Amino acid sequence: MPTVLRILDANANRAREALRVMEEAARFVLSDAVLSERIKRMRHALVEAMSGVDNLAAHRDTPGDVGTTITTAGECERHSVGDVAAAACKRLAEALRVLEEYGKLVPDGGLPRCIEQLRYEGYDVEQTLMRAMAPMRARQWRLCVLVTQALCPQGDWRGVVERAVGAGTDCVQLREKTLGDGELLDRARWLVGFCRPRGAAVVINDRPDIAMLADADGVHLGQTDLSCAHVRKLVGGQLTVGVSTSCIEQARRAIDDGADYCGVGPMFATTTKHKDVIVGPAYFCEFVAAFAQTPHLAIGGIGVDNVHELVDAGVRGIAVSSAVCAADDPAHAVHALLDTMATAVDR
Ligand code: TZP
Ligand code: MG
Repeated sequence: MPTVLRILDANANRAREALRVMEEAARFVLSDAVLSERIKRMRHALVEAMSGVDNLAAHRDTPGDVGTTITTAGECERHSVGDVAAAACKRLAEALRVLEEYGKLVPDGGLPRCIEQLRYEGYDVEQTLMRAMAPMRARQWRLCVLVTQALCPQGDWRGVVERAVGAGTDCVQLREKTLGDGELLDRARWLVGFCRPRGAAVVINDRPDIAMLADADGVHLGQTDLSCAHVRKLVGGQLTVGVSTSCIEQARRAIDDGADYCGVGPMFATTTKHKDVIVGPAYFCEFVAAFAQTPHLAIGGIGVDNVHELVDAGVRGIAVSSAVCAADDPAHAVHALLDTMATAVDR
């Protein structure tokens, strides 16, 4: 029994701490009184539930805990307050599951039922918190390269990715409309294996299923793909979700539906994708005035010759396809785009 009590004590602390981290996010980051009170009540309910187990803290043995010195790289990696809150939600769910399972070994038997209720409430709070914090979770990428084999010289898409990422691309989007699913998944997995250790994110165009199976960072949706609200139902908070938008109404819907970032365009005429209307930098200005907190990627016909116009309009991230994929030297193209963006910002 002492071993079980030790597990219960450790996980009661873990769950309480996770709730505290979530509460601070609701209170100080979101200024959401209703949500912070709800989390506070959960914290108190947890303490109450654990008070039924006799003398729990007496079984604590931190110096004798072999786990205190084991850390993983993932534990140290947080990019934003949203990431911190997301990790706390996951920790809460795990700790509550442990309390529920090991709680079954404690005589009296009331504990698992109480904890189960808290665990369900935790899932709901996680969803509310993650929706509200979506804009704070996504990274503002600087350069996303959309990779399509047909645009790459000799079809060498791997070579393009290697050079583009080596030159500082921080996001690669796999955009293939005609590949079979097996091949698409293989490519997505190759990209994740190559890009992640080099600090570049991988986003899959159109396909949340492939993104999940490949453990990619995100999925990108067009206006005729599954809606962002539906994709959120499928993937929860596990993927960054981006949506292409060409007007403020589309952007508002995407953000209300839980999009983490918006594609904003087309900025200029492009041969990569047929577009009837070029919304141009004017739409970007509207977008940023309305949604300054939401990460963006300006897209459509962007190259070294016109990127300065976008930076002047306040663009912080761009997505390009042919400018890099079809370049004789993709690394040079990436350097030129990033340098122009940096120089334009300094002006
Ligand atoms: N959405 C709007 S324009 C576009 C997409 C996917 C294509 C961008 O390609 P390029 O070659 O950078 O203009
Ligand atoms: Mg699409």
